Amino acid sequence: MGVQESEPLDVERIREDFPILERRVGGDVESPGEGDGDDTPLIYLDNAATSQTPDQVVDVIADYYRSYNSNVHRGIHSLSQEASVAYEQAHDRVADFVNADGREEVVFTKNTTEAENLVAYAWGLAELGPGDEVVLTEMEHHASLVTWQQIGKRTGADVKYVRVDDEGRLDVDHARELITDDTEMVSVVHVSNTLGTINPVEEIADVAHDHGAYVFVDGAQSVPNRPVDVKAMDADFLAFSGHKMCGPTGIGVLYGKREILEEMQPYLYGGDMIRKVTFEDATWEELPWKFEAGTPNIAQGIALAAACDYLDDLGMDRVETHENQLAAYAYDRLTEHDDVTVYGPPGDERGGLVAFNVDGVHAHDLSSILNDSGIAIRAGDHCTQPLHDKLGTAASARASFYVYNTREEVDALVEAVDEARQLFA
Ligand code: C6P
Repeated sequence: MGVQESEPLDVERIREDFPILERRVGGDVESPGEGDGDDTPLIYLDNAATSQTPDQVVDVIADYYRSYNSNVHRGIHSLSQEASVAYEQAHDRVADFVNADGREEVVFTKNTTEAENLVAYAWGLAELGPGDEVVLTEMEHHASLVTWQQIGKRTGADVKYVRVDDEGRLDVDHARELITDDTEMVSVVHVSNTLGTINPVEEIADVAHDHGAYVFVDGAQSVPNRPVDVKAMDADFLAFSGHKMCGPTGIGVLYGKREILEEMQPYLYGGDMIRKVTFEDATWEELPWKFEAGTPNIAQGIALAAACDYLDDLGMDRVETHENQLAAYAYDRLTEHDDVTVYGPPGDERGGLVAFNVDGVHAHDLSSILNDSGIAIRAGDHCTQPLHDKLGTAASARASFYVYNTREEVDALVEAVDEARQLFA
């Protein structure tokens, strides 16, 4: 199944795996999927919010419900055994995708947000107190920023923010100043969902470890889009979401180094995570099940493994190159006009997304006009309100790219932005 890493992605072929891309949009929103004749072809550029799901992954979900739908770890009947094996093996597959040391290091959660909360509650509440510090960056997503902020309030730990410079890069010298022996946790977004900045997480991990702190890497916008290796970056924790990487919604991942997860207490209590319960006390299942209380998202977990297969078959190096090229092209085309502000570093230094504003056109109006041309982008604060405050704007428009997007779609985006500009002139 191997691919030549130097070969570009065969986008036309890939698009055949995603029938949704043949849709027309703009019809009656009460009847999703049914055009009303007055609609336009879809150009989907909202992949950083949620990517589309290929047939190969949809088929795995359908097969689960058609053939072996059953609860895991609870029955000795055949269906339950089949579901349990597939669900457990899915952890191995995901571990392999990010080069973790096996299923013990891979906890399935609902999404990145839940993975952040798991560590904040299970580790943060137990370990942090007055005098301790948590270091974040100014470009954190609310999933990490709000979570650690609240844990700081509850424990008395201080939360500090590494500066983002005027070009949208992380000020690594400032990180070196902020991270001290009082720092217990450094939580850093790998690729910013607003600036597209790719942060030097390996370097930040080195600094944190020199001071005895843990590093939590928010991989929501990196694991779907580039090769990510937990060992190479020496992350103590890594979080990501299935729905941004060709997988279904409702499934996310917390990677944690085994020795740290062993030490942590559970986050949720209940069935499936215990070993022995008496009226007085309980003991916990082995990893990762200790952190997966209750009936999990079984089909979604199994389908996430299929998404990993799909992406690995494409080749993550090629996925990264394709997205970077589209983002650089979009950056160049959008900045041809002086009235466009693109946030973040230059085109060749960013992940596969471009957030921008056009003078005199509110991002929401822009998004709505683009929607009339069938173009789906995101407008708003992208769950980075403090960063938007710093950028001096309440909202931005954002186009984000994935394996099935083309340069022609970027051209269509730029043309539609031109039309919006003329409407508001
Ligand atoms: N960003 C967007 O940018 P969830 O919703 O839990 O699957 O992912 C949260 C999350 C955490 N970190 C980063 C860097 C993210 O980009 C996201 C999700 C989406 O459109 C929704 S705000």
